[in-house]
Amino acid sequence: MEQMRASGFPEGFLWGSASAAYQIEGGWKEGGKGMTNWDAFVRIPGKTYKATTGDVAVDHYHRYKEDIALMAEMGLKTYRFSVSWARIFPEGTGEVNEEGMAFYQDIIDECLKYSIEPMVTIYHWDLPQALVDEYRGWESPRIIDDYVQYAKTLFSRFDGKVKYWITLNEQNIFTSLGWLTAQHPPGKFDDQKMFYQVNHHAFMAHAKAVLAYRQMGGKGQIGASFAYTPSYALDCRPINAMAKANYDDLKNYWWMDVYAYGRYPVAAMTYLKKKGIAPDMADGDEEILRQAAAQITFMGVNYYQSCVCEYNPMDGATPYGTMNTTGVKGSAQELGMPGIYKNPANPYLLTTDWDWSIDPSGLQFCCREITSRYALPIVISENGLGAFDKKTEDGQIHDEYRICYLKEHIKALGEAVEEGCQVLAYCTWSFTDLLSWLNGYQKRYGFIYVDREEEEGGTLDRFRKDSFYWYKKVIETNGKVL
Ligand code: BGP
Repeated sequence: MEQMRASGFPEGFLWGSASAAYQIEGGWKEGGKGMTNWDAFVRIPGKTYKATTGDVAVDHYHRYKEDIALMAEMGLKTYRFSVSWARIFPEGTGEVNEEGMAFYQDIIDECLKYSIEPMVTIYHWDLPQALVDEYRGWESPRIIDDYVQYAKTLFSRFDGKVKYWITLNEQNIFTSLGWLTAQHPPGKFDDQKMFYQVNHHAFMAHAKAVLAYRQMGGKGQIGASFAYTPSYALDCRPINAMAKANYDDLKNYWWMDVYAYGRYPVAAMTYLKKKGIAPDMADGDEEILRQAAAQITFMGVNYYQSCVCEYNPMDGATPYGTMNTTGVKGSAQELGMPGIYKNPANPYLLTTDWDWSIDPSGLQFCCREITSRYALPIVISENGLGAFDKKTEDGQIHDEYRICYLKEHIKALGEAVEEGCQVLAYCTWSFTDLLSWLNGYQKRYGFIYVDREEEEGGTLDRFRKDSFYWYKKVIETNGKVL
């Protein structure tokens, strides 16, 4: 049922939706694109749900005009998408592949034609395989200059047209899954020393790109998108309050403090040094991180769920439990760091079929924390519900559960705005259905249903879900009708 309410959302608020190149484009061997780490990884047996790949994905590579026309019909104010590095530099460096560049220039022009603000993610996890072969990608500091060169190419080619830049998507996730749990490329397991080293390289790449953008005269908005899972202590036992403090230092502030202040949290760094797994830094790195921190203009937040923190004994939960990638409720295991914290289920919250807790207040909590701790504006760069959707015989999709999820999250975001948080944009994940990295195509997020299953062969036709019409109205009324 429609609800009319006062909305604190400011004029010009950017109602948006987000995607990532590997998850939507397909065309994996087209237009001169080079191979990526994900093109290789999905071919390793057992790595993705039912061996799904992004080879075809939802064919946005050929249907972007149709997709952007649908965004325009909905009234979207911003579209967040990522550029595939290997379309621009098939080998990671060298000559620009003009065909790849033209593809993104067309996307940007198409957005601007409809007054949709393009928001560009420079890196959303697909790395040119050539750089992995040459020096093991993020494991080498050589990636820093190559990333900066790639970013500078985008800054200069999209100059004047793109005003919102996201340097890295969820550095915390691609590094954790890549070097701790082996679920993302390069598939390393429990390599803690390298995990922190890779993160330091990623921070330096981000920081140098931010500084380069400003040196080139860039006046737009720039920041990184962080997968923020805010935490609540299980109860008021001091040992659980400390578990929360430790969790925040190691799992949240470790990234956000570097983006916003240019320094690592002290207690976490001290702990890593004692364990001998702190990253090696070059002279001058800390100064560069600090300078870049002064130049970012927002904190990007991808928010899906909150967590609970409880003290974890030495023989307790590890970070390596099974993840639910099938949509069979209850198949995820409790995670934690022995001797520090664990994340038990929150008995007060419902969960999705993939065992992600549903907590609209958590979004408000994120905004409040960022506002108090960093005094930065916020871009909600992802938020959404992965669910099983059913298309009826007459091509309708009644996804009232998605409407309900988004409605409650937008209400909570509105509260944060009314409390004084400066929120610039809200991007749902996602506009069309797309590939979920580890969960295949059955975990759907879009406003637009795409006719395909895990195996190739669907028509790839697009259908508007009920949530499409609902979000259209939210945008039209600037969040007053939810
Ligand atoms: C974020 C990623 C997105 C997207 C989303 C949903 O971590 O930035 O790329 O995939 O999560 O996650 P999933 O596909 O695992 O359900």
